[in-house]
Amino acid sequence: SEAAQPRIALLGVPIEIGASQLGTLMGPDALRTAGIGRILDQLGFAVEDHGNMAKPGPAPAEGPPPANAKYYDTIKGWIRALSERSYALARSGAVPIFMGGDHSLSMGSVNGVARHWQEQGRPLFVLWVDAHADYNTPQTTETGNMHGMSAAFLCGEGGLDDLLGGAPRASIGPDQLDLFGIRSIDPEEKKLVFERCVAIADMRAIDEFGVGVLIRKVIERVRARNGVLHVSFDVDFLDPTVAPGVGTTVPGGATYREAHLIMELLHDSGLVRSVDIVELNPFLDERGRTARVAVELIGSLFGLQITDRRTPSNAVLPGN
Ligand code: HAR
Ligand code: MN
Ligand code: MN
Ligand code: MN
Repeated sequence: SEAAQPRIALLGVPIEIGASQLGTLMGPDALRTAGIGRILDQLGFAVEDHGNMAKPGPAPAEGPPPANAKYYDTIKGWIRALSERSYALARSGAVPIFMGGDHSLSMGSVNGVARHWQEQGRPLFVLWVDAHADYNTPQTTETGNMHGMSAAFLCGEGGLDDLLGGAPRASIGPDQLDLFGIRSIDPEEKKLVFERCVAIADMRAIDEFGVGVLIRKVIERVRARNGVLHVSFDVDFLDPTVAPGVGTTVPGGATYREAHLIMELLHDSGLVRSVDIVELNPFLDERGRTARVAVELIGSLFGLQITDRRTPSNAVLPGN
């Protein structure tokens, strides 16, 4: 009953030094072990696994790196390489899923897809599903960790200006970003987010209105401008009881069902053209739980319905 399914391109981006804790470099392989390829294959997609990007060699020295941006030169190498890969994958007509890796990778993944959609004349909207706003600059950060700066960089904030060198920087406007699930923000970061009038659905709004109402608002805004949507999913959006395998847990996160409903509604919208799944840290996980939840959520984002889910094998069946 459905039109031909698009191709899905998996790309592992094992960056870990944008975060304060090591271990996200194992994220892509944990997602594979948890069955990200299999679930998409079963949903009828043609899945291409492009493997993991190789760690780029040392980037050429181009003057002193900005202060308060840790490992700037190494991350610069990653982002330049990833931005090109992302652009090429989006151009190929596939739906890319960027498997992190810490959230600094979005500076490259989103830049690449934004460049492609700019050429198509479709504005790119970015749904940032995260406990954190990631809207710091080298001027506002308290830690210098670059995974806390990616959304601000993508919205054109200054301070990391030569990160892409001569390559195109396809910034989105702050009015094309939705911060969703936020419950941890630094004081200077908050000022900047408010000055730029970035749309925020924080956890209090989620408690009050529910994710159904709030995600429909996001979808309507994209539709109204004939845009397409990139979903940047930081697994620390989930409550730590659901997703312990992250380095920066914040209490009071989303439940399993809230997260699935978001994904189900996004699938139904038909607007999602690319995805990041970031901050999974298998070193901190409990028996693969977080990786499994992440894969189930990807299933819902790509069309698995609640009524497609099988009876778990541990169910007590009549007569047993
Ligand atoms: N706001 C803090 C900082 O900038 C924490 C950022 C943590 N970021 C992530 N990704 N885990 O969302 O350092
Ligand atoms: Mn994040
Ligand atoms: Mn986060
Ligand atoms: Mn479908």
